[in-house]
Amino acid sequence: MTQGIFAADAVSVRNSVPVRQGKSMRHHVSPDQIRAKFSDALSTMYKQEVPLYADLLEIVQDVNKKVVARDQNARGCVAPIIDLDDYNCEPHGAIRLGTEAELVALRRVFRVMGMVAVGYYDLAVAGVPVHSTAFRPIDQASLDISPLRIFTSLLRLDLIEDAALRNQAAELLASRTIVSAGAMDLVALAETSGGLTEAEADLFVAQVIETFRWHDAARVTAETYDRLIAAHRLVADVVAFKGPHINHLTPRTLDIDAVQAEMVRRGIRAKATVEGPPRRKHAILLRQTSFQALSEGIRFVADAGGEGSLGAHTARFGEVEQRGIALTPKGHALYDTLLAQVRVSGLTGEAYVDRLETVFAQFPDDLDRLRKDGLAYFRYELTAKGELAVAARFALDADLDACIAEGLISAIPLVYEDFLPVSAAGIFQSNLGDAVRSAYQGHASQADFEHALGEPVRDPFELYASVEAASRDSAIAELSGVPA
Ligand code: OOG
Ligand code: NI
Repeated sequence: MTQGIFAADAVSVRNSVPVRQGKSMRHHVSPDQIRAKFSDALSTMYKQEVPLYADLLEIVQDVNKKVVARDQNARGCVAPIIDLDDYNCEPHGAIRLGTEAELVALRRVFRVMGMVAVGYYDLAVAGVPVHSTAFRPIDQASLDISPLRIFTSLLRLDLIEDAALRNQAAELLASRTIVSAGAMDLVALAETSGGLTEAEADLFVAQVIETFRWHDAARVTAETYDRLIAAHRLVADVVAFKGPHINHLTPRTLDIDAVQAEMVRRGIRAKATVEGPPRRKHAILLRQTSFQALSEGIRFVADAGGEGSLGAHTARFGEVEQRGIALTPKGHALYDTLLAQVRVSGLTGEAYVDRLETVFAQFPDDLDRLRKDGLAYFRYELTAKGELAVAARFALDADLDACIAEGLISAIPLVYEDFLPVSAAGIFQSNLGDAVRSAYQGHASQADFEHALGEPVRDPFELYASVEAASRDSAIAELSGVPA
């Protein structure tokens, strides 16, 4: 795996970093700062492009304010809220790419912003012809500065049955360039010199934002567009346009049910149900809802001799998320089993929510149980009592559970920072305005995706497990007076 100097986890200096190059001195801004700038620019652009999204943001911020005013240790809020303005920034968005070359270009672009591919999601099993990853910062300090992550899907052209259409789609994709030459020059500069200066970073953000912009001029005729739509709406969304327009942005909320209710109250066409686990005392994983994609006017390329006609395209929406505790593989397996039991019922609406709550009663909703049963990840810290014990040089038992029971170490749940394939499929489907489709048969794998990406994706479980292990080792070492 190629690990540039600015691999997200390799950068510990967060501000300007002077680097000597030849005779001149370059002052690099950190990848985290570049990502924060980019996140702001993306949000500003999306609010202009999709005004309903600005309304959603207002609803979310209002709900968050109320929850915090009511309860500082807000329900479903895993980590304490230190600064509501910081909390209110948008943590994720999504794009859909057409080719390996596009995926590689974006991988390099994201790396400049301290984002690496984490996780593999196969959506073909849910009838969506893509497989995906999420580009995101991986260490906590970086997530705290700017949590932006981009769920990035790669179209699987091999799943288009009509060979002529498949070839035409491949040609269309091969003939577009989604990242400007200027942006790629800056990527190359960052790769060779180890980062970007402030002025270069501003230029980089301005160039890269163009890749995410909406273009209402399609690259195809109305007739080709209709054929692409018939293959799958997502195929048209990727192939018919100049670039991979950002298709949604997602602020985080402390009470997703309140946001959903407010959307309905305001007459916003919200998704029928919230995806993910039910509402609980201790939120787990990720709950998501969205407003349905808007119909936006587009212009087609003229048919031979004819006029370019007008049409409408449905792809872009607004989403909300509420994040809970990260689960171990064992916890995930239990989540998957229970969710499958609910979904097989085919219920919808309130009946679905009732059933979800009933079935998930089997999932422990007690932090101690979640930890002792190995269902969730935690971070360990010395308590004030633990610090005192260290200062007094007590000889201590190094057993973690004993230390927790004695109030020397506290176990703090880790927030889930990734995505859920079943939820993602539900979000895709409700926004593509498509009937639920059955699974594609065509085989794809993480290995194929990684081949296209040009490097392996990080395993999310390993990331959480290593945070947990490191914090446990250092807490125990501190208490027992042995350096970790
Ligand atoms: C991505 C849908 C998945 C999520 O939050 O699960 C997603 C897309 O529609 O391109 O963003
Ligand atoms: Ni999303």
